[in-house]
Amino acid sequence: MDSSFSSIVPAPQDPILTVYFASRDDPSPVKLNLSGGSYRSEEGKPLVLQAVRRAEQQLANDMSRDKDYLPLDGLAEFNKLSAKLILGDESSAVKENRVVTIQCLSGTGSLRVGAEFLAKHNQERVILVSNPTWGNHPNIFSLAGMSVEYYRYYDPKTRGLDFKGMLEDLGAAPSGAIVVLQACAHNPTGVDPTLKQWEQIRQVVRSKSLLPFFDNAYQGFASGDLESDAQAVRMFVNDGGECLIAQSFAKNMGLYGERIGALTIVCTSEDVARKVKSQLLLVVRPMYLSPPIHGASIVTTILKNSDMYNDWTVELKGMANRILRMRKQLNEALQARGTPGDWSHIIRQIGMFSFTGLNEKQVRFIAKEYHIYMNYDGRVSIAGLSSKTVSQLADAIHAAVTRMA
Ligand code: KET
Repeated sequence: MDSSFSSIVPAPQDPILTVYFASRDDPSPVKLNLSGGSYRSEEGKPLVLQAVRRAEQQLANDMSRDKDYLPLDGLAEFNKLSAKLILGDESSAVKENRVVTIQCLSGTGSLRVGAEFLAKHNQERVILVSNPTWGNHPNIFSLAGMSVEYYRYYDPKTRGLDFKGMLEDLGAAPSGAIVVLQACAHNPTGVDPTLKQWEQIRQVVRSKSLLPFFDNAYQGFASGDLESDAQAVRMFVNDGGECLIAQSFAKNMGLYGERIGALTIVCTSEDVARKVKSQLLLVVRPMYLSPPIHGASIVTTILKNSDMYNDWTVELKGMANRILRMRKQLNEALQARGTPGDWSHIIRQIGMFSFTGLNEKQVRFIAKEYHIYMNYDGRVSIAGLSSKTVSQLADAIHAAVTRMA
């Protein structure tokens, strides 16, 4: 039978998914997938936080709850508490009612709704992302009809920040352009500006009238502390200017599959905020009508109950600390093997990932010979390692570096 789709060509595969499928199809009992950004326990298993379990039990026992539609902008209490989490208890922007927050489908959905809104309402089409950045950023913004450009960010020589290049590129951007900034724990490089550098970035962004769009997918995962990881964003909000924030609870509450996050737009006045909100609702309705209820209920329960909130912060700190231990152990294991090169970036970099500096040939070698899967750009999820698997990875890196130089 004729197919309406016979002229379709296969789509190029997303690099993260390509690695995922290769790992899935590898029958080896020792295979280890370190490609995706999701946290694993010391036992190598996905982790459901105790605070989440408690919240879910409380919700299940509450017979007054129903499954009716949420409003287009989601659960009102969730929105309020999410904004507070990133902006702080004392945010004057919140007090002045010039902050709009709507519940979205995790970080990706928040970026997507923000992108659609900007494509319709921001005059300048150019949006700048860091080079490199999370692979989905260019797709999200170009699909919305924006023109994606890159600013220098990572310096492969120092395996650190190309700060001068970054400031130059932001300084040369067209006035009114949007600039995507990762709030902390930069993906894929693990390289964050210092607070002093953030202040200089802020000055360039504001003096060039660029509109900052923060991707806040890892609050708490960089330092282990929710407040510290919010500092860069708050610096921009406290100057009274505008910004957008895409927030995710996938990583910091381990709610990956619940698809729960929020888009916040900080405006200059209550009047602007009201108009912005009405336009955001117009973006949401034809896309998915209204967001799902369960994840929002879990987050709200935890954020408003001081006991559960405290449990959560302890567990979050525990996850961040375990990642730091894995970094240290991997660095030590490479030193013990005398692996050629300087591997100190593994402990300098921050967040879930390490940008190892391994090239694609070495990454493919490691997958074939050691059944360890990482991204072709050399990004490895440190959050997926455990004390047991560190030596397996160190052996693999050592072999790749000495034999595939
Ligand atoms: N922003 C960044 C920077 C990011 O790394 C991710 C996910 C997201 C947003 C979206 O997460 P969400 O679950 O929609 O809240 N990154 C991991 C997942 C993936 O790409 O498949 C990753 O880089 O592995």
